[in-house]
Amino acid sequence: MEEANGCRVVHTMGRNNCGGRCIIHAHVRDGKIEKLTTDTPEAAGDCVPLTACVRGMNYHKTFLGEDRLRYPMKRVGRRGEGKFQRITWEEATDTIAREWVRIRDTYGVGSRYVNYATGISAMISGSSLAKRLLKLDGGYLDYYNSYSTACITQSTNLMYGTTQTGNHLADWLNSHLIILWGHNPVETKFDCETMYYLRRAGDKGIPMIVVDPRRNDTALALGAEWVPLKPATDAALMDAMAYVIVEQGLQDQDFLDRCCVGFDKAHMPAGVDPSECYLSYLTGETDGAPKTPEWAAPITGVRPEAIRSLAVRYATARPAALIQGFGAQRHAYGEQSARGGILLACMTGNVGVSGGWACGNGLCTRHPYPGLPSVPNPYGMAIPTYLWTEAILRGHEMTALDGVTGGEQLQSDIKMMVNLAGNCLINQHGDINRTKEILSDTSKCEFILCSDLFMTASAKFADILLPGVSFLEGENIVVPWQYGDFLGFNNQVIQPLYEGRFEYDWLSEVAAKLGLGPQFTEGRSFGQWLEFCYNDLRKREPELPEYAAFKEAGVYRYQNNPDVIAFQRQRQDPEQYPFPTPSGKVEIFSEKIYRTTFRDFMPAIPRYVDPPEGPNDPLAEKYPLQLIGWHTKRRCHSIHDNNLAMHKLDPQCLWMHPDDAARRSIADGQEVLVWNDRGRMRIPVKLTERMMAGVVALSQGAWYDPDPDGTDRGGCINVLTSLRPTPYARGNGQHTNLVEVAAV
Ligand SMILES: Nc1nc2c(c(=O)[nH]1)N[C@H]1C(S)=C(S)[C@@H](COP(=O)(O)OP(=O)(O)OC[C@H]3O[C@@H](n4cnc5c(=O)[nH]c(N)nc54)[C@H](O)[C@@H]3O)O[C@H]1N2
Ligand SMILES: Nc1nc2c(c(=O)[nH]1)N[C@H]1C(S)=C(S)[C@@H](COP(=O)(O)OP(=O)(O)OC[C@H]3O[C@@H](n4cnc5c(=O)[nH]c(N)nc54)[C@H](O)[C@@H]3O)O[C@H]1N2
Ligand SMILES: [Mo]
Repeated sequence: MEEANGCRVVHTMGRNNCGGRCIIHAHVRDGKIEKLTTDTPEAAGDCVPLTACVRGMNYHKTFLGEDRLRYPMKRVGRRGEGKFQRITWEEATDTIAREWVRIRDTYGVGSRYVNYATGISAMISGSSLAKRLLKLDGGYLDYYNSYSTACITQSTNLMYGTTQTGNHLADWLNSHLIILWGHNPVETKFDCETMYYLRRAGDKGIPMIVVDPRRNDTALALGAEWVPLKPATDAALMDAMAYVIVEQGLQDQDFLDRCCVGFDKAHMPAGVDPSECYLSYLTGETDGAPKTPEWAAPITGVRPEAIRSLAVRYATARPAALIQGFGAQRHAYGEQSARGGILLACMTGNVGVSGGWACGNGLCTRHPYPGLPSVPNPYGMAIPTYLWTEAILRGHEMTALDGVTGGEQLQSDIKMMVNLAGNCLINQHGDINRTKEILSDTSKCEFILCSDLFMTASAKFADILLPGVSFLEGENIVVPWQYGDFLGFNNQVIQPLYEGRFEYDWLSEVAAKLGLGPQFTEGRSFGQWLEFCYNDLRKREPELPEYAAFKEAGVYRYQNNPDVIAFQRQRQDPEQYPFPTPSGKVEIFSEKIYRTTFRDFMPAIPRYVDPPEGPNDPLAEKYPLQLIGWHTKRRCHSIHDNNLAMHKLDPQCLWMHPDDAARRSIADGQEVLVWNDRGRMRIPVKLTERMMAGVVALSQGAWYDPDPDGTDRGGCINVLTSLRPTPYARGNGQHTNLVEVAAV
């Protein structure tokens, strides 16, 4: 904190799940924020500047508006109707403690669930605290996966045994070609490092290609070549690239032989029919269809010559970095595009080398993160995040076939939902109309507890709704979103608005009412917990400064950052340094998948599968347009949608190719109806050749705003998305949807 001209400058850092973390200098006079400023290249010196984008510079306007939730409230109307009555904090914590115990004693600890929620993506969130208290109280039903990376994380773990598959990002400057696959970091950031190094790579003249059904902002910003493809067909394009690589003998056979299982017959696990290998599929030996560019062209919409050229360039650039975003994996068979990228990296000799990139998650975590000491969950069972609605309906029937882990079968349906700083009850979950129906039935999920800053679509479904505080009104420790070698401090800038409280404060009161006060708090205030966790990390990271100095500065950037090249040792000596997989090799063929039963078809190798609601689904006759979502620069998920100034930046509208519009007599800017069997919305259309024909796109995160007949007017894509889980990860295929569009 500094003082100048009667103005205090507080150094702080945001904590939403916005894809970035940025330094915010809040200029405060008389308890009010005058303005926000941010990091500059000069101030950052030799480090990557942690500069806020337009969202960061708008935090105070978004978070401190008149529309804030002010008091604790209880539901008085039907659930979901949005009718509430003000209550005291005392009554709120009494009710929570009472329901907590009643539901535990009636249905068992496994009937209690804490929903995925990322509004507080700092070291200690309300959700992590609620989980701590539930664990101390006998346990709860946990989840695994995220809405972000369900498919890519599970696929990367499957093939490499780890998600730490990234080289340190400065190494991109050693690449001869960079392919951004379903990746749009100009908007999604992936921390400040990503665009910082991509721009430098561009300045160096490294050619760049973007594979995306949309010519996204990153393709424009980097002047990259655009390869459009039909959504959810990435794995077919990858198959055909693999075919060309083999046809022309460009594969790194040595790496495939030494370090991988399942590429060809000679490298298959014992006891498995060798013709289950990838090469037999590729050549058509098993199904009579060689996966040529001509085979892939009608599936993907990419011309055979373009496929050949992409394959040859990637295989011969050596080294080259094919970098996957998460857009191609948030799909019905999202596992397969994620696995296909890894396969191509292995085939082209780009694993374990400088300038290459192993694909998959691409994490490169060079410093451990601080966190609360872990407490075991006595219940021990977990479901995939995306299946919580399913677990409300028929939890007691769910087994390993539904992805249940930690036990044979769930002991109960979900009867209590805790949703703190999240909008995944409605806005961010799939199939809103179906989800609303499930949540409206108070005999199913009996108690819903929410905290938020605003009356969001999810907040409306609360039984008890509590006002939180934004990062400007509280403190926390902030870790990087994905890349970045720093630790941030979220310093408190102003006093909490109205009766808003940080989740720790009221959860401590609930804990006391449950007789678990001392166990929950261990006698620490929230600030003391932050210091405790920091000092614990400092034992492992001795270069960290004293807590007070760190807090004052608002950020610490690590000085000792090793040059990591993922899998370098494995590549050089796989016998001595095996990959952390069951076979010790990269698992192109997965014996685990081969020997497991799934509800849906799940191949043991990376390969294209026609997805439900893909372009070849018979449903396409009724709903001929593929609809995808994306993460827009103007919001962090649903955050900032209530900030009208942000609308101008990227007005909510449906992107459509002019040919598709002409066929439907739709003019640019006109309002259209978009619908499928799950829901409908009215929204203006934007005609643009940046959209592939046959595909429409709508940015995710707009606030759901139904008119009386249920037609959404807010542009929330989840009225059109489905709850169908992906076959292996049971992830959210929210980008795979078929719709029709008409002028209104
Ligand atoms: N501005 C902003 N940034 C964010 C977020 C935000 O809400 N707003 N959220 C953050 C979070 S939590 C996450 S998980 C990440 C999400 O990061 P991503 O999942 O990578 O982001 P998306 O925009 O969904 O997808 C990236 C690109 O993939 C494209 N795409 C969609 N379908 C396909 C397909 O079938 N094939 C191919 N090749 N491309 C496809 C989209 O058009 C988009 O340009 O972003 C983070 N960054
Ligand atoms: N169709 C479709 N759906 C998607 C996606 C997609 O690509 N397509 N993306 C998915 C992804 S990747 C993710 S990560 C999820 C994100 O899903 P969510 O985590 O639900 O995302 P947000 O909309 O950011 O919700 C955060 C909520 O926290 C509140 N909040 C913000 N700060 C605070 C605070 O300090 N305290 C409290 N108490 N509340 C606060 C905000 O007002 C907001 O309501 O969405 C998923 N949903
Ligand atoms: Mo995410």
